[in-house]
Amino acid sequence: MTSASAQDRLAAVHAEVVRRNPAEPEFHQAAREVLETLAPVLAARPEVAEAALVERIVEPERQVLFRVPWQDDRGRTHVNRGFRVEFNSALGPYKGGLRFHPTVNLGIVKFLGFEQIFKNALTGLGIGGGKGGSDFDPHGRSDAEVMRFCQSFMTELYRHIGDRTDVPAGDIGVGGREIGYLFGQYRRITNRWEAGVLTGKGVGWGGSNARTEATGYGNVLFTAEMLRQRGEDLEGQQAVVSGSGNVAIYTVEKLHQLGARALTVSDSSGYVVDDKGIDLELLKQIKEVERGRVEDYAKRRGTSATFVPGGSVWDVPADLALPSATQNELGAEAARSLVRNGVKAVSEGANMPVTPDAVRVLREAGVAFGPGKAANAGGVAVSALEMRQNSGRDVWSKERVESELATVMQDIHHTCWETAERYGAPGDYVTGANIAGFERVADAMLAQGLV
Ligand code: NDP
Ligand code: 2IT
Repeated sequence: MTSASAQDRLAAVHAEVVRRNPAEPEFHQAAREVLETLAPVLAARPEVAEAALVERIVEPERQVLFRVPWQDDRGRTHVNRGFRVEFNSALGPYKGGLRFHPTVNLGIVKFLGFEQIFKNALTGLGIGGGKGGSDFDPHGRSDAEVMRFCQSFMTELYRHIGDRTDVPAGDIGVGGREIGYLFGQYRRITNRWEAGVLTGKGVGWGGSNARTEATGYGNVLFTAEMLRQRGEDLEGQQAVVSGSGNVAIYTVEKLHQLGARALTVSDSSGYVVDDKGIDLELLKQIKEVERGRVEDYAKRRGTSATFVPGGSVWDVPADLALPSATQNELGAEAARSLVRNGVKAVSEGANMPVTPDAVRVLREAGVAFGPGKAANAGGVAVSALEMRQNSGRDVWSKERVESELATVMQDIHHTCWETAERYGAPGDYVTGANIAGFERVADAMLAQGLV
């Protein structure tokens, strides 16, 4: 197939994705971003086109939608919607997080599940791709309300998951507390101690050391690899970080461990800039213990910190930018502002936080750009290590898990770099990640026939 006809075919696949999945712009965006890099693979490998692998990979294997009724503390009834999209199981059980956020809908879950296929393939571990969640908003809810919601959610979800079938974990709005409640209900309904059915469990009852830290740590390690490729390191670099949840907190922690300085964190109400660098203990106290807001951080930190309501955290001058909140949070205008201020590298802790226009601005300015499916794969990689520990009834030390995480992130960086070079796009981590992830899944699908 010529390169031009490969591009036509991929454009037709994308048009079909849009037709079949109306009103799902985030899924269309995620699919386009992958499809527009695959032409060289189709051109070089006729069997990929003959087996319709691209046409098959954009269609989820199974999609589950369900009602989640629950009662709040005042006895009022609420009805939310639950989702689990089981996208691709060629490499292993479906694997991916659950997101609880009012903006969750089928298109959001599909975009996340689609990204997850390639991300999980890049880890080199045996995990397929899936994602789920609900439009439930945990903000301001009591522990008892969150527990009742999780129990109702699992009362339907349990029949679709299992340690060899589909293994959910956390994402936005789902952390250790929620995984605990979900696991408890699964255990009660099934009467099985099936540790590997969920990851992100407490370290005392089947969880892995360093899973909590893994996504943020992994993104900083990936950033360090990108800098090394340019003859630099993290020492003394200043970073802007968005978000103030799981990924952001452990991004700040690893930046500080490696001699860099995180200047900012944010939430949906605004951002904090702290000239002395973010005080990690205060941040953890406010976000992990008190479930408070970044504005509280600024109030308690003293004169070095300022809270900026609304506003764009990307206007703060820095060497590095690590978006770690949500999709499409860094657009073209923000990218131009980062470039004006001399940013060297942008690496996605969140899933799809940088818009396609912004990626173009960064690329044209020669900024190193780490796409989420490579840069934030450390979380799901340690989830796969948690599954491995569970199946062996084993517990690994934090040192061992961290050392394996470092190896995985170096390997992913190397794979992306080498693949981009091989396919004529040197230095382009987006192309490298998409093609390397796609080829691993495609080879497994080819070997397993038309299923
Ligand atoms: P958390 O729920 O722990 O934190 C989310 C943070 O992002 C909060 O500070 C939240 O602020 C902010 N945020 C969420 N939605 C929005 C929004 N629409 N606008 C502005 N701010 C927002 O989630 P995580 O840290 O786990 O996840 C962050 C990102 O990282 C997501 O994109 C997720 O998909 C991705 N990711 C997570 C992994 C994990 O292991 N947890 C692994 C790989 C990727 P507020 O409280 O105000 O809503
Ligand atoms: O986006 C992600 O990779 C996650 N939310 C983590 C998934 C997992 O199964 O650990």
